Amino acid sequence: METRLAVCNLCEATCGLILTIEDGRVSSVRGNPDDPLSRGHICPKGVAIGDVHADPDRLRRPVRRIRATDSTPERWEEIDWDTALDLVADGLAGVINEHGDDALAIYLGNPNAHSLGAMTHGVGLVQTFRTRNKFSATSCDQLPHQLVAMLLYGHQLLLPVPDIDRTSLFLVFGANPMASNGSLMTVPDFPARLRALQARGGRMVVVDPRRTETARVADEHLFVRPGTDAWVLLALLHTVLTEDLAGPAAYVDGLDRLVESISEFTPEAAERASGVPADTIRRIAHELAAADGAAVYGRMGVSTQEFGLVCQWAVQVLNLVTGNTDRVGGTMLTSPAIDAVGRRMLGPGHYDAWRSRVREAPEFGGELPVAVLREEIETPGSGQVRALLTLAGNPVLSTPDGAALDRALSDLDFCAAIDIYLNETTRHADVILPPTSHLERDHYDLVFHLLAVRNTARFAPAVFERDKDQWHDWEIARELHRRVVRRLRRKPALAKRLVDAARLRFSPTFLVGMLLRTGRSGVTITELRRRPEGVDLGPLQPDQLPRRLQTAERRIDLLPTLVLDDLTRLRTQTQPAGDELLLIGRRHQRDCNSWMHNTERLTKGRARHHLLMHPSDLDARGLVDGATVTVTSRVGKVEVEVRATEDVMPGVVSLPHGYGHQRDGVRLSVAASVPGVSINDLTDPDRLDVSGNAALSGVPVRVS
Ligand SMILES: Nc1nc2c(c(=O)[nH]1)N[C@H]1C(S)=C(S)[C@@H](COP(=O)(O)OP(=O)(O)OC[C@H]3O[C@@H](n4cnc5c(=O)[nH]c(N)nc54)[C@H](O)[C@@H]3O)O[C@H]1N2
Ligand SMILES: Nc1nc2c(c(=O)[nH]1)N[C@H]1C(S)=C(S)[C@@H](COP(=O)(O)OP(=O)(O)OC[C@H]3O[C@@H](n4cnc5c(=O)[nH]c(N)nc54)[C@H](O)[C@@H]3O)O[C@H]1N2
Ligand code: SF4
Ligand SMILES: [Mo]
Repeated sequence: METRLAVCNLCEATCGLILTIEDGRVSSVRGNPDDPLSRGHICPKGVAIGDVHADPDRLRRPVRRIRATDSTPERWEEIDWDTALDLVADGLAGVINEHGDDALAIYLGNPNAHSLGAMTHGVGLVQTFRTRNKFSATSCDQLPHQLVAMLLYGHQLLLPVPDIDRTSLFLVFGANPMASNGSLMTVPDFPARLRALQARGGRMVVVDPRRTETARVADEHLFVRPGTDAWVLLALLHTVLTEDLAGPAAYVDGLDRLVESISEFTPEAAERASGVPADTIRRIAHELAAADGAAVYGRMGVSTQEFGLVCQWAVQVLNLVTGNTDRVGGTMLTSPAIDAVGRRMLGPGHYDAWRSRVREAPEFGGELPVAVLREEIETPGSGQVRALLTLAGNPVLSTPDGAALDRALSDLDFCAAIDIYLNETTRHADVILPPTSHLERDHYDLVFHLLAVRNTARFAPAVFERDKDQWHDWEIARELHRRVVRRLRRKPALAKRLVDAARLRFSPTFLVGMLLRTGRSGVTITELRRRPEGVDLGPLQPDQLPRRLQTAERRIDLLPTLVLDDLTRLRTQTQPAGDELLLIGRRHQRDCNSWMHNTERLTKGRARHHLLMHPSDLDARGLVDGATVTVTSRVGKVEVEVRATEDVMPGVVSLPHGYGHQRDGVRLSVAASVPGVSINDLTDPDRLDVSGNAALSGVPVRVS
């Protein structure tokens, strides 16, 4: 028996773990109390991290799909790495050579952000391809945040983080950190931090169409009609600006234009649109301006909706004009030991540099909205997508109208995946290349230290030796790069090839050491190896602006044209018609997007896939609790059991995402026995925010 430290990579909280290892298996998992950020926190998913490693369904060798014939069904066959990598390189380069760069589409899923090797090498591989058809989970998630950060602060990831440990008013729109453990706010141990906030006399106010786990522990919860938060946020801003409560910093421009532009967005107008009482909005505006440090925070619920950009912009502007940005107890920039943003290892972002071929949707940061992927596969013509490479993603379950994407994927000439499971998407692959599991590789978090509520640094060496004949994700990316480039008829320019090869040459761990050494924190990899629980670099620091702005002349323009134009669209927003209900999503503490349904530890107990519906809406349709109902949207239809609850507001229904593992009766893994349907068989790829983000929330549906 031995004890090893690890880091959980299953959500953004990045908890430090203590693993007990017996006979080469994880026999127990605890939170590490010595971790300066997570301080012993752990959730049920963290406890299940060993299950993923031990799961017999997890792929450990490359597999090839043998297509069905008249006499034999489709099957999968293990193949060796050399053959597998050649097949993938042949497939990808073949399509590019024959049909051009854009014929290859690439999709990057969420776990890439949680893997060091994917960040250092996977991204490099993707950049090798000149296709315009690059996609990721970003456009089903935080794209409005990134666009707003670029417009206001000059870099897509220059995002101030709520100073939850010192704030006295935490105003939350569309986030459920009690279940999600925080997002774009790395906040392990949210429950204890909230208790501390309340114990020092602070308050949390939650605005959400559902009385969530977070709303239940809030000091105040306000129901809001889905998709109408922009009205509430603008009315807060309206009150602050017209009642002389504003106190923005000297580096902020455009306050007068802002006042003019939002004159119609009064608290009364907001009440009509959203259902949130006007006097409540006024009161909260006063509280925000008066608080000794207040932080407005908006996440998925106000990002994945039709006015995601306006909402995320208004969240930032509220913090700015009330003087809460860059202040203790407000929102502040982190000071990570490896500052990928300050050092421009990640580009600042660009918007609408080109558009998608069919719908002419704008790119952001080199990616198109994933909502257009299906039409790019199905619409003939020059530039049509004929091959797909997915890296750690499952767009069939995670992107709008997944059922239609599912059908489109079977028409591709070639498909490959880098993934550890056969899932609803990777089952379309000709070859799947599975990297080592998280516990078999070194980890330093390049992403989530950038977004954490406290500055820390931590390096976690691999817990297990990998099996012989297993490859790390970064080795797969490096070798695939080499083999594809060799086969391309039109090769990248020599200079680019040399830069790419140099960048892919070193191991991620070597790169981390180098980045630490050349950074300003004074932390070295040697020190991190000596202190595997992590090093505390202290609380977030105020007074970093305007120095760290990356805008021209280090000033903030409060009213970017893109936002101003979208206010016009907001003014024409309509209410749902007749018997329509608005569908929203939900996350459960024991779910992890579309995967981890293989571990019984997380799926046992009461089923949680139901459609939640208000009793008055059930009554109005003559339906009863527990019945199987049909939910219909513009694009699709599902049948699912309904559960009556007053936790959703009347007119709203809720389904979790990441369910619906039974496809055409194909058994992919144990997860197929988990009941439930995919909410994304109902979400509509035509509903987009201006940023290009999918409006997964507030989808009009009928229930019968
Ligand atoms: N309706 C609706 N849709 C949503 C959401 C919602 O709230 N509502 N949420 C959206 C959000 S926020 C996100 S982030 C997306 C997620 O969307 P995706 O990223 O497309 O889906 P995931 O379910 O995260 O799938 C991750 C895949 O990565 C694989 N994987 C896990 N670990 C590794 C690894 O270390 N390496 C590799 N190569 N593969 C690995 C898993 O097997 C799984 O197949 O879904 C979005 N879709
Ligand atoms: N347990 C668990 N944790 C996770 C994940 C997981 O799948 N499971 N996924 C991880 C990922 S990839 C992400 S991005 C984060 C997301 O982290 P969060 O954003 O905190 O999580 P969600 O549960 O999606 O919260 C969205 C909230 O918005 C509400 N909402 C929906 N529509 C509206 C609306 O129109 N207005 C308002 N105001 N609210 C609305 C929903 O009811 C919900 O409570 O969670 C991460 N953590
Ligand atoms: S909160 Fe997130 S990081 Fe922490 S143990 Fe749970 S899944 Fe892992
Ligand atoms: Mo996400």
